[in-house]
Amino acid sequence: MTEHKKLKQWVDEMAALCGPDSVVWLDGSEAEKRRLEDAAVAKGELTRLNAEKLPGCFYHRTDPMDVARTEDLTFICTRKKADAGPTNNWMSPEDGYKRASEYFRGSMKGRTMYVIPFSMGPVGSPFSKIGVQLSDSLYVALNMRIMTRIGSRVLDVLGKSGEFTKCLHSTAQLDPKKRLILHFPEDNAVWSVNSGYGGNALLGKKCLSLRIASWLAKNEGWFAEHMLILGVEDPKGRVEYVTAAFPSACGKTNLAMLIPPEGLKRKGYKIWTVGDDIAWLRVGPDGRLWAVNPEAGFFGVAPGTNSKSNPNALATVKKNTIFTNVLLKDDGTVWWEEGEGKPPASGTDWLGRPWTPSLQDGDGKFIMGAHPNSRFTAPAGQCPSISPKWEDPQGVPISAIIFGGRRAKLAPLVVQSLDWAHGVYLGATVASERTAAQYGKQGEVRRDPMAMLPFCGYNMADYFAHWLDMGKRIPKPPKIFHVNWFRRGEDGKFLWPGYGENLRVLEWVLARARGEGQAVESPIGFLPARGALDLSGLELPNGTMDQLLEVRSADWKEELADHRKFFAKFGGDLPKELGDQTARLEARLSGAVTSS
Ligand code: OXD
Ligand code: MN
Repeated sequence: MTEHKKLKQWVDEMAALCGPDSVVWLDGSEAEKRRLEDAAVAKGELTRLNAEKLPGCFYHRTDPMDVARTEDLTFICTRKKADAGPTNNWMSPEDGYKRASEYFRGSMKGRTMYVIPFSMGPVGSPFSKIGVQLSDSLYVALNMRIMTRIGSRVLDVLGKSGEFTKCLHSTAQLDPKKRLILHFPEDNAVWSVNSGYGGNALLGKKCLSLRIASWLAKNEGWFAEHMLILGVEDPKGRVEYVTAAFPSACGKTNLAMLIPPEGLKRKGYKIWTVGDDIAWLRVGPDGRLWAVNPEAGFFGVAPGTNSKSNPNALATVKKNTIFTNVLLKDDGTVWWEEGEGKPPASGTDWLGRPWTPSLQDGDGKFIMGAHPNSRFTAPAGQCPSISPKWEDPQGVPISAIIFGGRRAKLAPLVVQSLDWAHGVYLGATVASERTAAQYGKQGEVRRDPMAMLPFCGYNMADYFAHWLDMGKRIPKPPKIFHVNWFRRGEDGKFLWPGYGENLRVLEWVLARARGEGQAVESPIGFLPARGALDLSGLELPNGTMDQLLEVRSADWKEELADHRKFFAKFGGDLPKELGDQTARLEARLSGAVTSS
């Protein structure tokens, strides 16, 4: 087990609170994995899938009221309310511990408490962070085994007195009214109760690697970001890396696993996936920014994943994968909407009901077999495009940081910031439209700075200040860009084909980062000059590029007003530089100056 007194004491205290029948420390071995799987199957938590077609794969259904992250029940519990800032829910640590203790008390009666030591980042790397999650869920234990590195080797690194994040989790009664996802950054602790859903329950992911880590990063001088990491290898074998932050459901996993389109194949590019969701970035000894993916797996959205959108993801989930809330086919395989092949003639839907493709609800709408937020949990090492450097403790050097959102109008296909501070402004004003399927009112714009709105563990005004400050601390900073794959024409159709074709944009981004590539200056930043994007083999109707890159001053003035409205939330805490950026953009839009 462990010689770590504080860890043992904490486990004892939490066991006394939750009252499990037994406490089992996970060692991370293969034999243990099989035992946990057998136990989960026996309890009905997992169903074994077709061993020939999907070897080592399992199926899980969540409670119907527990299918997504619950931002309204997610709190930052700091002593001072101001430290959580205006964009987070806040609770005092006293209230948090008191309220959650009531829900945890006796919640594991009749159950086993699993002690899951885990490392975010390669085990033993000086940049990794260790957590220990206590959980009464076999599903969580098996998912943690894929998404992080778990077991005795982590305890070995922790030694007798190492620092760890205390992560307490119980599914309790899965009661949505008693659900709480609490973060105590000052205590390096996370408490999550009454949910078994990934983002709420796999505490290494959003809770530790983003909310707690962003707090640590601010204090320790690095970044914990909601970003994919990918490498682009050119025919000469040079590999350059970018990170990209897009709000949830904007295609990070697809971009991270991109396959070069036919038209660009002749150039011999290859894409290497380093991570699809989270990046930890530090200044390296060479003065560049280096990125590590702290995770060990992908927790991807299934619907929409197909051989056009993401063939590499499909190949990744062929074995050793846990599928959650997808459609279960009669042959023990799985399917989801906008997936591969035709819908099966019959199956069992995510709610466990018999399903056929023609099934409709009372309003005549087709009933989905898979939940829109159904997921796959798969080991990153199985991805055909996984980078040979994905577990390198130093990470990979970053040439460009890309922000983006889903905007039907306004934002051009790609724009480069004028400098670092302007890049921070591009990140701070990221917004995305809610899509009908996912969020409710279609077209409504939600500001999601750096795609971190739900994940920043402290006051976002201080987070912006940290970004601005880091610019001064990185001797050779990456260049910053903003992309929008989702601009639509007058007819409402997407103007840009997306998917693999996005490599054409990455090519320009990397050229610019190198100081090459042609650009023209606009009020909102540098746009690709005519002909600077390689469009060969892509048959875009005449005028499409002009529409994709159009910057309409009147629209941008409206947008600017919205930036200011959003920034006003932060009152006097907003760094002055961001206010100055709005003034400079206004001046540039009015033609008073061309740039700063
Ligand atoms: C995720 C998310 O699950 O961002 O990665 O919601
Ligand atoms: Mn995410």
